[in-house]
Amino acid sequence: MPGDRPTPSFETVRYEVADGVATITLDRPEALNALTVGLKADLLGAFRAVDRDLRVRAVVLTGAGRAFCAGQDLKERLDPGAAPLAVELRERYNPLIRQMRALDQPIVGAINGVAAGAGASLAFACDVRMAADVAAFRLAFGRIGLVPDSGATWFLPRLVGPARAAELALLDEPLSAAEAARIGLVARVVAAESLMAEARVVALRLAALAPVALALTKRALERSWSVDLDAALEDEAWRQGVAGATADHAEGIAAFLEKRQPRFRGE
Ligand code: LHQ
Repeated sequence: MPGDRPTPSFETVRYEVADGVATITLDRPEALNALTVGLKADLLGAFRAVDRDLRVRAVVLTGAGRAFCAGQDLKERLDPGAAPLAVELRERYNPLIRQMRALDQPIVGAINGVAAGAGASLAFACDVRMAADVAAFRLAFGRIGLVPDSGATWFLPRLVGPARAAELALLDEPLSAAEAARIGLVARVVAAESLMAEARVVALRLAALAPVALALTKRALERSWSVDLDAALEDEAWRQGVAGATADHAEGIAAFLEKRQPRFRGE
């Protein structure tokens, strides 16, 4: 198939592609997948690989072992050669969050366990979140005298509203998976043992949809936060013009009329 590339491999991230779905697994379970310089580079590499791989129509992001991600590796911060925090954010975390949000493909966060600090931010940057019943969110920044980062202050008010966002960010109380579902932060809570299967079902559904329309929808939802209704209406009209000109739109109508499943090709 044109666009096929060898599947890349990384030291601290597992990257697997099957049936149009890339599964990216943070793979430092012994440290609850805490983010080292190497893990951040691998994760950025994995998301860049998604960006370049035409086979990939949806992504699942999860963690190996009992945690999703415990945030910045705090032991690494003790190294006298560690970059200053602002530099670490500008050079490593922010590019990662930007790359996640810039992807055309939707990301399903399969939150298998605790998501703390920048690990919670990674979860917030996904398009859809599903959580294992044993998972929990914990901002954790305040407890070590830091400010929520890696997009947490931007995503959280948009995902759960300003009041809950302030409470979570300032009080730093753990949020259970059940409570996260109740306030709309996660779409669904499932038994830990079926999380990956359920996340894969959602990712496969996304992978079967029209890729151009999905990418345009992702951008429209994000843009809506920073524009007024008038601009949003115009933005929708422009995007619909683009989506309406795709072969996939014609295929969608043909499939509807012929009472069959559409075969979208991203064209
Ligand atoms: C860890 C970590 C960890 C290293 C567990 N690092 N080893 C950005 C810019 C630059 C710098 C600063 O930060 C940021 C953004 C951030 O992410 S700030 C927030 C950083 N993260 C945290 O403060 C969370 C720290 N971890 C915890 O609070 C707990 O470990 C949680 C609540 C995540 C889980 O608790 P438990 O289930 O009780 O597990 P545990 O604490 O026993 O951890 C298991 C092991 O994992 C343990 O290692 P050990 O060798 O003792 O068995 C921990 O040391 C290690 N680990 N988090 N972030």
